[in-house]
Amino acid sequence: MSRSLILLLCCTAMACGEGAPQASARIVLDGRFADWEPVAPIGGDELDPGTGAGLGRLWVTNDEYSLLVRFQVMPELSLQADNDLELCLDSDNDATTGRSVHGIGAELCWRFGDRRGTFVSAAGDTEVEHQHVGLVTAPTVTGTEFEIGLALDAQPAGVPLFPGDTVGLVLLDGASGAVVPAAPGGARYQLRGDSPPPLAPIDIARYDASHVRLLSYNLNNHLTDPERRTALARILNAVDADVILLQEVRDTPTEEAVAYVLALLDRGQDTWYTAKVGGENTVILSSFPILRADSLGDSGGLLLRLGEGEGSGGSEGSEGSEGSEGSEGSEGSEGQDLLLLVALSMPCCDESQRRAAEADLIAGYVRDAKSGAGEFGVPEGTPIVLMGDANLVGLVRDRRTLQYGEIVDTINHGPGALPDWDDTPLADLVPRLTHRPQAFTWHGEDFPPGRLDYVLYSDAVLDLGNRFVLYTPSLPQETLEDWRLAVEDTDVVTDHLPVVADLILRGNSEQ
Ligand SMILES: [Ca+2]
Ligand SMILES: [Ca+2]
Repeated sequence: MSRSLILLLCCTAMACGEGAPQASARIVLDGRFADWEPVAPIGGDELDPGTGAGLGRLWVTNDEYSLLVRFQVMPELSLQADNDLELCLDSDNDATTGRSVHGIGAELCWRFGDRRGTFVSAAGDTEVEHQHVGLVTAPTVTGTEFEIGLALDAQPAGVPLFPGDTVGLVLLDGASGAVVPAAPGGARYQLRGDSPPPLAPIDIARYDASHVRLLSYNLNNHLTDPERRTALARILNAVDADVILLQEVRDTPTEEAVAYVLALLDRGQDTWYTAKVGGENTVILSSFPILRADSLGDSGGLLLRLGEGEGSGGSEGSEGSEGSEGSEGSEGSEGQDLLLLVALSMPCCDESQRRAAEADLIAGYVRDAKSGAGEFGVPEGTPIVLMGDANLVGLVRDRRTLQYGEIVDTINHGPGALPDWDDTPLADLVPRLTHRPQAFTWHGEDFPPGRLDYVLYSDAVLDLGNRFVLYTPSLPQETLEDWRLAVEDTDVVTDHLPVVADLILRGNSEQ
């Protein structure tokens, strides 16, 4: 039976929009929306670009974890700050209980711009934060479309957020005065008891032993905290990366940081090449020689020799201070033997000007490395990866600068240039959690969990194998045991999560 026929039957039997079951869809909270295609909007109309402000369509569905909501808004805004968007849920489907809003009785009204909500129960009003309602949002950058999840098992103020099987919803935009749905009474959504198609868990192992594994992990200056040591060791050894980027190792001298990590690694006795780059002190441990290590503001640029491995010019255990080995990058090797790796650790939070300038600097570095116009050049076809904590919490423009090479300050950083070798943008990998339909890489206080850590890569010349974000509380016990992890490990180490991407070198796989 076709999906449209099922929808038609549902609509006939139950009056469409009045609790009609939605088509089944597996939504990943990752800031991308193609996965919503099977879900019909529950309210609102297509955004009219001519009006410039307002709300568009509203979609609602659920999986086994969350009530999932997608909506459109104009103009472009950040969901995390400086907006007047409010989502109100009549979670007991009773207009006589909760706060009276546009014809519903709302148990929860979440004010996105405040990053706070009000939960109304028999005990009165309670101010709640994101963790009380299990809120996850995407994207963290500005946009005109967002997807969010609210945990089905949330118990704000000790009371279930979703006591029944039907929820009423109203989305309001204080800036434009728009309300969806426009007619009072809200949209009704009936929670599905059945799950969408099963989420295939992501195995931690490489697909193939020849793949080169990169790990990015922002340690938030906690590298040598003794209380985190065991958990960090378990994570590093389960991931077993070939190139490890550890951001924010501020207070530990490089040699000490390297020795500390090597003592944790099962492979610590192997040959490792090391460097420290950038104002945010990213420490790099690499199984491959580091031919260059350049600071790029808070981030850094690295040139690795992936071919041949040992004996090709790197100095074992070297400090790899900035540019110290810059003369070794042009020895006529094939492009696929090298990796141009930008270790992202970009300025955070309100530092939007510094972040934009650093994105420009990085885009210019990649452009010049490709053309040879700067201090060094790489052979055509050299794989390019930008990986790390991009802290993209402001304008989506910052992401476009990194991904599309769209330099904003061309006076200081030169002309923009598409960064991939076929004059296309870099691909955005968007790894997700191994066992959850979510793609956040950071979770902590004050802001909902979000995707701050990125992997952008030159897909014209590089294929990726396995990729994932490791969040140990989501792993089944059997998987934890298989990989000698403990359920609390990622929570113990820091608020960022380990991000993993495996490179498939074409020289290894397609010859
Ligand atoms: Ca999505
Ligand atoms: Ca109510």
